[in-house]
Amino acid sequence: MQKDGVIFDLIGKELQRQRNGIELIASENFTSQQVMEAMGTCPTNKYAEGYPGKRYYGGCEVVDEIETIAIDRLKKIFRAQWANVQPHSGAQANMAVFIACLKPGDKILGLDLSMGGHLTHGSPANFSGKNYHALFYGVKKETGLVDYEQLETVARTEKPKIIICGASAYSRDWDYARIRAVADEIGALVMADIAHPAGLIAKGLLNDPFDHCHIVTSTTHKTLRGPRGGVIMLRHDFDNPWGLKDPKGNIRSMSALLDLAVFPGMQGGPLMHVIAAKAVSFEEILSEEFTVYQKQVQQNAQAMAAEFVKRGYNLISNGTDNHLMLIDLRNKNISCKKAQETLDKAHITLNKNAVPFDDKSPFVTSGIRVGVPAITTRGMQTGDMETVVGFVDRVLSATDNENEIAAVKAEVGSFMQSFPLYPGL
Ligand code: DSN
Repeated sequence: MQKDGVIFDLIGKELQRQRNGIELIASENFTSQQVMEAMGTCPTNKYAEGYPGKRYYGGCEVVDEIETIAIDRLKKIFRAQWANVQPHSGAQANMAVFIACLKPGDKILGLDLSMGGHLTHGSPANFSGKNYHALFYGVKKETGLVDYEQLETVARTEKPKIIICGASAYSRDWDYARIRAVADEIGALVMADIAHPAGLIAKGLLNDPFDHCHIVTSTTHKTLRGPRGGVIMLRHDFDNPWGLKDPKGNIRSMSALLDLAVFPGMQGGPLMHVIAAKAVSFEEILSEEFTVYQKQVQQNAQAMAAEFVKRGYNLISNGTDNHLMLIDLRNKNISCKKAQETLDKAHITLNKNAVPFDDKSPFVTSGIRVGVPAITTRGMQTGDMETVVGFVDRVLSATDNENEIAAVKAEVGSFMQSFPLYPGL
């Protein structure tokens, strides 16, 4: 078969785009080369419905070993008693939790998408809002911090079956103990979706959700720097609280219900090449090098936030505890859609993002979300944050000045030469 020149040329162009630009999308990162190599391997050919030792097809003895190693490594990272590494994404992980714990129409309580939450936490546009009765809490207008009083009031009044904590655009740590306390009052489960800050949590740099949340889900590709995918974990397995039954009518433990929800409840064959890559990334996460990386992520985020504040930018909650920040651009009088598009022209990538109490549509928005996991993987240190913010500021101060945008693009290109990406490719 002839090599597909069209697609491989485009893959080459994408590599150049990634190499030349400053990547500030908070949910993106650069995997190691061995993680990418594992993804492009022959387990992609294998069907393996089921779980290690209990598959529906023959020939699974090798992929059984791969999946078992992935599970064991993930459990070690988070001191978890049980883990499922098969969800194709974070959305699938969350869907599996709802399938395991809820009936259609049951109430769920999550952070409103417009306040930094995630689509799968009850948005009306998503399965979570269509199949379940979604209720929301927000953040406080004055502080930008989660409004725990509102969460508690809604929880006590509405008695949701699950309270979800976690966000896509929230820069502060969570009070998991407080959420668990109200959940215990009303007999709800707490699910933490740690897709964004998982790497920082893995290294003890943020509060530990496992101490208080019954179920924890995550993606593997954000701060965890693995392949794209999802996982579900339990620090302690437990008897399901509502006598939920498996399809055969047996009452099962939560781990058994979650396994059944992933397969056959929601997915068919697992992506064994991705599970192999997850296993490789989990071993990397266990290393001391990854601890150093996560500490640098947190320090870079704080240095970047301080630099934005110094230049007159309004940060929601005035700063960050984790890897990202949300910036309200209304005082800069710039359309955020235009901000994103103009920064793109200068090879600086980030996303426009709604800010709490936004008066603009989600297609325009009043804010931008900025994250440092990817540039930290490139090797940037706190001293580099001034340079990066300087580039962003120059573009945002001259969105109609093509000469200035071209000048920044050239400077970004030469700056990024100091931070090689995949030199072996
Ligand atoms: N798309 C992810 C993010 O950017 O946060 C969430 O799914």
